[in-house]
Amino acid sequence: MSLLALLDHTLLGAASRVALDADDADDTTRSFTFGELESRSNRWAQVLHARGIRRGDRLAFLLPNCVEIIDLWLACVKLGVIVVPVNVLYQSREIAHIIGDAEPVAVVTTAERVGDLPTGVPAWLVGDLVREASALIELGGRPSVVRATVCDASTPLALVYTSGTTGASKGAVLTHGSFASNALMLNASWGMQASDRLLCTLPLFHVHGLGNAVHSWLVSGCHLKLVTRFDASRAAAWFDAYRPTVFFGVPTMYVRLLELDAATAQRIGASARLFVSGSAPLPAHIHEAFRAAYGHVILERYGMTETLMNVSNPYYGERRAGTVGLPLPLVTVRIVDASGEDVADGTSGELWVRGPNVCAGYWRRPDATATAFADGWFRTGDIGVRAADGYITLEGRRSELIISGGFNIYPREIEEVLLEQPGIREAAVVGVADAVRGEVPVAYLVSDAPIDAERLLATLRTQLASFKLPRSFVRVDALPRTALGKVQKHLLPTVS
Ligand code: MLC
Ligand code: AMP
Repeated sequence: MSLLALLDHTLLGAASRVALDADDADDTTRSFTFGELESRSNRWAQVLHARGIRRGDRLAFLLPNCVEIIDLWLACVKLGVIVVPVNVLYQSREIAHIIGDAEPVAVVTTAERVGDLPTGVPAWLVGDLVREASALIELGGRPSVVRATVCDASTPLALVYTSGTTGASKGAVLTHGSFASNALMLNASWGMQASDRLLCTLPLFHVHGLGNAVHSWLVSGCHLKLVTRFDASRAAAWFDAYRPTVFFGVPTMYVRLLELDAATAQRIGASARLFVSGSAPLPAHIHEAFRAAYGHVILERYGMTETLMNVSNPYYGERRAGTVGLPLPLVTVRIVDASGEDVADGTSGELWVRGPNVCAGYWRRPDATATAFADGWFRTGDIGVRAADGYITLEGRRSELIISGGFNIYPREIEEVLLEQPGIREAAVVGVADAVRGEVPVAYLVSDAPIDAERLLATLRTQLASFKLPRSFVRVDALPRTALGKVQKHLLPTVS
């Protein structure tokens, strides 16, 4: 399987078709045909090659959504380079971990973010790369550096960092085959076609935006509108001006869309054919409210950074609220008990998945990789149940992962930062329900002195992404522990 061969059908085969409207930070919109994206990425490949990047090297980006991420991505597909997306909300401490682990040749970023990078790693300013690429006179066709590289399904294409149980995130090694198979499955299952118009408000540093939106678009040859980030106050204007037929969002985006007035919702619904939700559970009442307001039954699907998409409600069949549907065409799902034996329908167990979409393991973490796989099956850590008619419902997670607005938070990482603060002796972070973001973190602290929440928050803000900041701090005399000393988070007092 060749991802590039798949993309060639649009980049070369539909070269004259308008492919993309990309918003810039200053709110101007630039349009590109597939042919222009093809030649831009060839120039980027030449520029990166001239700067010494070779097959198997890592190249990170720390950028808000912009067309240059597409240029960089396609250039890396052609060169066999491994892309390392970095969350733009991360602070230097979080960035340093990823850069230290992935050891990229450079980080492509903007001048404002250079100060957030660890010393020693070159920062390549996106503006410089754009200028160098523009200066190249394309010789026609693909440059020789591209032709020299043959990538197959097993060639690594991206290290996407995802929180580990240790608190430090691990790089899931996603291959050309992961992205190609994911796009083929989604497009076949969701009826993506060249006439579609896809609005992408998702960040491109996560697989929901990068794997699903970008590749559904490139493989189907449809039209994409890419905005710098989701902004509820601008959503109505985007929908009205662009009239997307397809929208992919996290549940928080649907909660926000439900704040729009009834006439706007009806208008948006009238020109759309499909709304997809994923990355976190979609509450049943949001599913129902959206159907009433927009006239569409949201299609919920389930995926992970390590696997891209696994399970989806059907496009043509019943989209059952509260379930994630049926395994996607190239994915096999088992639901197993603690000893790895299949459970009967109607019985809860851990979801194990297998398919060409699944990552090759964790970057330089053979132990974590060995733990994550069992006989070729990826152990998702998600608990679910299969109904007699095959529909799968997710019921929870084996780990303490908190998902807020579709962003993952590992309590351990916040606890570690809290324990570094003077006077804090013990810390336990848990997720509490939140109507907009799904869950938000709350910190329970055993401290020598009363907690100055504002000061503590200001300190944390310099070290952690904004979505990881505890919503509140609760001072307790002691953390409830088992006889063996393990914190029993379910026994902590509830906060509203
Ligand atoms: C959020 N913020 C951003 C941002 N997204 N800042 C810059 N770029 C972005 N892309 C910041 C805001 O500045 C603000 O920070 C805070 O987050 C909340 O923003 P908000 O405007 O109040 O947004 P809200 O309406 O709450 O919506 C949040 C959101 C965001 C939905 C836009 O949570 C989001 O983009 N989520 C998508 C996450 C995602 O793509 N997950 C996929 C993971 S892959 P401050 O400092 O002012 O508080 C995966 C696999 C799978 O899970 O199955 O898909
Ligand atoms: P990430 O590590 O960011 O890729 O997050 C993956 C996790 O998000 C999965 O393991 C699930 O726990 C969760 N997830 C993704 N999609 C859904 C969904 N539709 N419903 C519930 N949880 C989901």
